[in-house]
Amino acid sequence: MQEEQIRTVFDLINVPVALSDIARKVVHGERVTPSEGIMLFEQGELGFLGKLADVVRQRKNGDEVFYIRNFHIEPTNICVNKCKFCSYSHHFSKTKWELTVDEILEKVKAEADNVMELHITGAVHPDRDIYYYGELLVRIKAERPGLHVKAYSAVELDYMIKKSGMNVREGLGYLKSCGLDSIPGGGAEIFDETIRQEICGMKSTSADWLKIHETAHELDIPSNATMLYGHKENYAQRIDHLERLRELQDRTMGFNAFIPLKFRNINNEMSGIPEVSVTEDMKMYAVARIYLDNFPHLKAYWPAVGRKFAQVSLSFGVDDLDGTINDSTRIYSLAGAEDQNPAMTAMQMIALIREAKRIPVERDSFYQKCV
Ligand code: V47
Ligand code: SF4
Repeated sequence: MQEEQIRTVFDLINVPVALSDIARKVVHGERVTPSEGIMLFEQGELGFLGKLADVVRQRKNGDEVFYIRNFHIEPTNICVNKCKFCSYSHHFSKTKWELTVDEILEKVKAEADNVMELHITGAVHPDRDIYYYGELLVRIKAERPGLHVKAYSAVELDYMIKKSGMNVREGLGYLKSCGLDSIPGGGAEIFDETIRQEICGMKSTSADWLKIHETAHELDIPSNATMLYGHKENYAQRIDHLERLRELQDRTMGFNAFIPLKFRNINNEMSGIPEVSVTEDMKMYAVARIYLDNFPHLKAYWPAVGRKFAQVSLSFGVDDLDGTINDSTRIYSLAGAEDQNPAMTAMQMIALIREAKRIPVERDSFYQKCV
């Protein structure tokens, strides 16, 4: 069977020896080294990378593609930071908002009963503290006890926890006691310290991001991880990012999904940088799937890449299309994404997955199938 898989990968094209050695390793379930990861980016032809990523996807998730009924709430876009790629914060966006707890509660009440997950993330507001965010969780849980709340990126957490004088473990423990169920993957951007300094120097450091996720995992709070790619970083810096995530996951196994986030260039300080091609996007998905052998899921966040390319990504290692969203996020519509009102019904998600000849599976936040 394994030799058959190897032949399927090789039959496609004339693969250089170095790459066929990597392919053999991947098919046999062996780990790819950082230099091999860079080689995949530099020399791997798209069809070859897709086939190899498919081997890993098949092994982990078969033909199943997951989606969830979810919605987002973005409490504010007023931010202490000034990330150069950001089109969303009040520094660049023409709009400005800061929702009260009551206003957020109204949004929660307005959502349909069958929604499983609420994703809360936003800017780093100078005046909001951990008790505001704790109370928000308590009141959401009182209103909808069964709703899974995936909330606050590590950057928001870093700011509110430092402001409170608690340490990371105390801060996360407090929020968990208020109802925090898991943590989204935002704020990771690119871990390489030089590029991070250039594009978002005011933000929490890579070490802070990793420490918050590690501590969360120790407290049984699962999380996701992201990477912002397609701006100033090179392939070695992408692999360095994946390597730091893989190493942490080896120790904690607390990450559910990795989500590559393509840099979108409308209306921000980095608008002069052209967006990368779709070929580059699909290479990114494929190499991530191959490299992150200990991550159960690879997610394409369709409001960021567009639903058509999200569908194509299913042939490059992706097994998770996030969710229905219900037109509740502005991060990508403000940065130039095709979907200005991101919302898909479950029926539309199912149709999109079936058209790609995959099996749609509605999941909960822990990737358990909903029946
Ligand atoms: O950290 C901001 C990114 C992230 C731009 O965990 C941009 O399930 C591209 O993390 N171009 C926040 N990206 C969103 C996020 C997320 C999204 C969906 C699902 C999950 C999850 C997490 O958005 C930020 C930043 O990396 N971002 N501006 C931009 N112009
Ligand atoms: Fe603030 Fe987040 Fe935008 Fe950075 S990316 S400026 S932290 S809202």
